[in-house]
Amino acid sequence: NRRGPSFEASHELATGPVTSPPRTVDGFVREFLDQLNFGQGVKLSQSTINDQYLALARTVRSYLMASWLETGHRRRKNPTRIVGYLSAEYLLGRQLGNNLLASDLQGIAEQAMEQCGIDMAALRGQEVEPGLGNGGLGRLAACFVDSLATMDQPCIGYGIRYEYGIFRQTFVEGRQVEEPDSWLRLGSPWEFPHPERAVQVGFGGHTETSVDEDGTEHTRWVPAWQVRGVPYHYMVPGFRNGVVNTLRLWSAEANQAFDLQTFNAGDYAQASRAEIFAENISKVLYPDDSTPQGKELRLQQQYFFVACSLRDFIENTLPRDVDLRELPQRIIFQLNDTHPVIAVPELMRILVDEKGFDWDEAWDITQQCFAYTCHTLLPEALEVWPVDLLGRLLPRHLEIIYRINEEFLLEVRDAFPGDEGRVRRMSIIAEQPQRAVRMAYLATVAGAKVNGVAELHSQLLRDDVLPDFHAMWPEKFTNVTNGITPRRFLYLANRRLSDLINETIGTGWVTDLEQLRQLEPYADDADFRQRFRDVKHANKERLSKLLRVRDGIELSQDHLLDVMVKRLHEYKRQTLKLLHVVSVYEGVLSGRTPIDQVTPRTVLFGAKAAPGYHMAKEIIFLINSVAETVNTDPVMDGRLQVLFPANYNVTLAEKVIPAADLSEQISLAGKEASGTGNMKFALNGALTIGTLDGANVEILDLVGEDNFFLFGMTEPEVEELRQRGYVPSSFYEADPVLKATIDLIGSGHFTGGDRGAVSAVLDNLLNHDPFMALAGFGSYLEAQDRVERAYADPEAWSRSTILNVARCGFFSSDRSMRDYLDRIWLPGDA
Ligand code: B1H
Repeated sequence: NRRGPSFEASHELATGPVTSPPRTVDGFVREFLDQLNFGQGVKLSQSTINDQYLALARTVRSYLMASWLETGHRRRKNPTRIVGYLSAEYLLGRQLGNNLLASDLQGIAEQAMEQCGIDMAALRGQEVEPGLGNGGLGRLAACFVDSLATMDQPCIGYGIRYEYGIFRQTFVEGRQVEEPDSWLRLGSPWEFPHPERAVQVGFGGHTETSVDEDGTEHTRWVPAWQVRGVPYHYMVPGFRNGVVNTLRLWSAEANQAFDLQTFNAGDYAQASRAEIFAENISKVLYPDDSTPQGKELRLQQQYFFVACSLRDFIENTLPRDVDLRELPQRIIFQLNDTHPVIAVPELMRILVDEKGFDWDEAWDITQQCFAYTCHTLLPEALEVWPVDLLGRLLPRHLEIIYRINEEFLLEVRDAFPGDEGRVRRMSIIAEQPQRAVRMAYLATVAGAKVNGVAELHSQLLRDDVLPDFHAMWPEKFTNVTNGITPRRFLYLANRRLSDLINETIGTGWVTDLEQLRQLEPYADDADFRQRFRDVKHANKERLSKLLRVRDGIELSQDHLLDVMVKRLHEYKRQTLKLLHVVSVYEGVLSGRTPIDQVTPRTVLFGAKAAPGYHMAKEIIFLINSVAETVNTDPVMDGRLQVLFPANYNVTLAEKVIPAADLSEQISLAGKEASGTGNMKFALNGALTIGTLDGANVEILDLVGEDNFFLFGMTEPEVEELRQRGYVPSSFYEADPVLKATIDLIGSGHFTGGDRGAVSAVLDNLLNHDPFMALAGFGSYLEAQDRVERAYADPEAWSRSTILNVARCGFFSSDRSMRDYLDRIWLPGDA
């Protein structure tokens, strides 16, 4: 039953366009008070800040509603190929500010709140961001759906409505402690639950095969248990274009909340078992960045949301009369990394088992309906699922994967006769160390296209990770360099800078970021440079106020603000940044550096560590230990401050990035697939100190060597050093500054004399150093010297920062979406 009865009565009210409240201050106030009175059930005089926030959110929502309904209507009338973005993560950030900006209601809303005697800033502060992602990958998905709406491209974002998002980080005695992120606790005004559109998802059980009259085999999956997937819809408004797309996130529920007999017999825990079991599926986001844990629940999550999404699209979104052979003309499912790749056998199962297609035809359709984006190069991050687990949870899918593999390997043998080594290398099923499905291979075989997320990354993907696949299908491989939405990360986060830009070149840049090029000549305008510096200064002041309240931290206004914010990972090399900090301190302590030669600098870290990532947590402890010592040692005269506000998230990023002077992008070359923070900083007028890694390469290319502090080995140099045999301790022995720096840490100076407290990090550095921090130390310090010399000349520095802003228009996620459309989603459609 795909459709309910038509509710659309013939009269005007039911069929005419939905009208928005009047776009006036009075109209806004009226709608707001209605929401407060009739939605929240309180009077203004009795309302709490949370009541007011919820009413304000619902008011903004009601202004967007007409556009949402109209967009849906338009899309149904004019069917084209739509993008089904399949992502296990969406790191959305706060919605209120974004939706006010998109609907152009900020001014009206502010006046309306003032009329009601309400402090709008307090309401903004009330919103808990939906942290439904870990880091760059989830934030990228959020930027992409924003861009598609702004470009009026049909897209449904599919994902999981985790009840708990990424954990809230606190520090207890310098160590990370994780707390659950109960983002739904105070109500969630941006979501629309649709229980009536729930779908069933099966798990476990067995398969049955029967043979019909003409001898064809039919296989049917008989699952052992089922859960219900309930969709929650979120508005994705385009920037002031009347378009609102949909994000559809699935929540798992039990079909039967509890067993009434058992409940009545008094065994409450047992009675609710099924409910708990089902709800666990969408309970919590896995807090792993880059290193997936082979957890059964994680596979359940992955299958759950793609099964819901495919079912939803095929049965509820696609018009009934569309022949499924036309599916590729109606949808392209973009696989955001391997997390949704189980969608491939799921579509095959639907087509073959449920819709009666023969295998070859189903495979032909499937191969046109998927494309795969890879986001990593780290071998440990390439997902594999042991076949015994997969076979237990999804027996039919495992059969289908085996068949896909069989036919694929025939193709390999055809293309490369006699090359059994190649066949073994390319098999979707790994035999060692245990039989397991290589999800990246499955995605590559099934996908019409495979892309990396920056030029260097795509090249390494072709040459190092999937070379055999590239040899077989060179035309499958492409690159789309990541991007960021200029709405959230420039307009919203940096109002002062956007005002200055608007005044100078107009507002076209908001949806056409290359227009920032027009700022280039202003780099030579002393007055403009001064205003640019004033903006930066005001942003630092704003950050300083926030950190005082949020963390009780003092930020010095006149310091160079040196920022490293990203997930904590060894390959990103927070330890290298820390070694630099300690070397500056050690220089003063030992008398090598006169204190008045130290550039006043604040180093700000923000980073969460995966809870199970021991080394990352030790590094957090070390950063906090160094901060405590350095910040309070009078010998530094306050010239070096290390700040580490806990719980870095999108909300904090929006305040930190616009205030930064220096952007730390110092991963070992060949490890960071792209990075997107690097783009956000450059676009907000920070200069980058960075390696030739990920999208840094392209930033450097665009802004020019004079406006970027480049250091370190290239990726081939890294490989060469590894081939030669990398011995970290030899760098320690050879560089007296490095030696003194490490020895100071090793002496227990930062840990109250406790040498053991830092030994895990130091032993690892000296004896393994898998990401070559010690090898990078010398050139990094040399680059930091260049930074300080450049910073000493404010005019030249400002000139560089302006050129960074002017030349980074390429990194708009609008451009990324254009590239996906041209290269992957609608090629030949120009
Ligand atoms: C990126 C991940 C990731 N790459 C597994 N891979 C995860 C892998 O929970 N998991 O299992 C979670 C995340 N995330 C990042 O993607 C890259 O490291 C960045 O360099 C890149 O900019 C970003 C977006 O492409």
